[in-house]
Amino acid sequence: MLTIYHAPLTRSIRIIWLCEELGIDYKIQPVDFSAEYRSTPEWRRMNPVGKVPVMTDGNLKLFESGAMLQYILDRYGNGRLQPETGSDDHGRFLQWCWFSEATFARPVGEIVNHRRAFAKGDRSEAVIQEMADRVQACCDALEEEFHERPFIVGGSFSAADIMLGYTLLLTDKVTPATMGPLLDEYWQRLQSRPAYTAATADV
Ligand SMILES: N[C@@H](CCC(=O)N[C@@H](CS)C(=O)NCC(=O)O)C(=O)O
Repeated sequence: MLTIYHAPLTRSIRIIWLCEELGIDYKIQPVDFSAEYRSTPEWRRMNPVGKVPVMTDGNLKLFESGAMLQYILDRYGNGRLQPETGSDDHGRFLQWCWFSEATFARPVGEIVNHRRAFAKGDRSEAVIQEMADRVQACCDALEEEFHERPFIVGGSFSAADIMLGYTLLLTDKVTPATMGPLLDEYWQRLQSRPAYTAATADV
């Protein structure tokens, strides 16, 4: 049984959402998201940099959400929610999964981290603005993608939409980025999925 170490509004949502879409059993283990707990030796043994999420499956322990998602697809997905490996669409699928975390979620997360690490008077608005500009550039780039297709890869929903959907959720909560009309419609489309609702019940 998969165990997902989860805290509200964190990237564990991606893994719960994926399991819900695939109808895979999982167990949720709530994690105390306080900085104090995340820096304890107990949690550092689970995640060496003190972040959330973590997922276990038997003896396997993973601490990167994109790796968890790909592992579940490859091990339990039976070809669902990702294009055939080695196809052009699989290349696009990988690109959008990585974009969602490495390029898009990074500046959103840095805004969160900056606000968490510094008291109001000590924050650098210039740093926050620079990150917000990067977030906006991602939203603008995404707007261009939805002229001819309803999901980020091809005509149907895939796990790349889960990677991206979480980053849009975080963006919505954290920064005043402007989503264009097509990106906004896409975002509404993702939020109307029952699996999304189940995965975000505690947000
Ligand atoms: N690339 C990692 C990022 C993990 C991450 O940044 N998690 C956030 C919560 S969603 C966190 O633990 N932040 C606390 C911190 O960075 O101090 C992943 O996708 O799992």
